[in-house]
Amino acid sequence: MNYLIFIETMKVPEDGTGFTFWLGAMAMMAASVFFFLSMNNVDAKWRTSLLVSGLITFIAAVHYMYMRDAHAANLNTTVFRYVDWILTVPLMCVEFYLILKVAGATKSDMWKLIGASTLMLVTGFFGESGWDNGALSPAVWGALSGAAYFWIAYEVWLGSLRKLAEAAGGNVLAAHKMLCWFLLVGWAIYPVGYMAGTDGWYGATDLLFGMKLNMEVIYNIGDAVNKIGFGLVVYSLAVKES
Ligand SMILES: *C/C=C(C)/C=C/C=C(C)/C=C/C1=C(C)CCCC1(C)C
Repeated sequence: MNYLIFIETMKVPEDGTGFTFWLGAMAMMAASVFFFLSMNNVDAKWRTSLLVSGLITFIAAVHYMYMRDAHAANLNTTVFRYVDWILTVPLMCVEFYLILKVAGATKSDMWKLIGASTLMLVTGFFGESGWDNGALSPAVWGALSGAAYFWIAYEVWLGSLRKLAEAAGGNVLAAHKMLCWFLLVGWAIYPVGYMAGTDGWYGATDLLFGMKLNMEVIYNIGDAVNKIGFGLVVYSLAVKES
């Protein structure tokens, strides 16, 4: 059965979306091997960062295989998608903390980011899955989720974490700047996907891009940028500092 679904997913011309799941699973697996093996080539203080990068892409690889099969069988991928995120996004917050720890970021900074990102994902899940039985519209859930997202971006870019990075200067400040761009541009890919996939937003996405966007493909692009792309940035920082 799984094998048939796999073959089904390979019908590239008919199912471009399915192909991005297949490609995503492979890319996440390859990235995990790369991050895990690279742990030997950096100073001890960077090993945890690479370990966390590898865990993020590994968890995603497993979920991509499930989503690939679910998509091929015409089943909903939302639960897999959000279980993946609820595990990997807090790990990304741990990653942010590890990078800024040298500048004096504390565990409480980390827990604040984890709390806000959990709120962002739980509200997004209700808007996308309809598990609230339509109590609130996807637009309202999306706005609540967006508020949590903006708080995170503010806190890192302009709030207390910026002050720490500025005081530290040098490579830490450069790493902080890059982290800000991932949060502001990389993470912003997801609300665009959400607007493309939930009722009440089509007008907005048409207006922005003049075409009908595909939620799954946008999410898959977002994951590649933020899980693999950010992991590679952490890798190059670790190599530079070792
Ligand atoms: C590896 C997975 C990552 C980095 C996932 C990040 C997800 C988001 C930043 C999602 C954000 C959303 C909004 C800001 C509003 C609409 C609902 C969401 C959950 C798609």
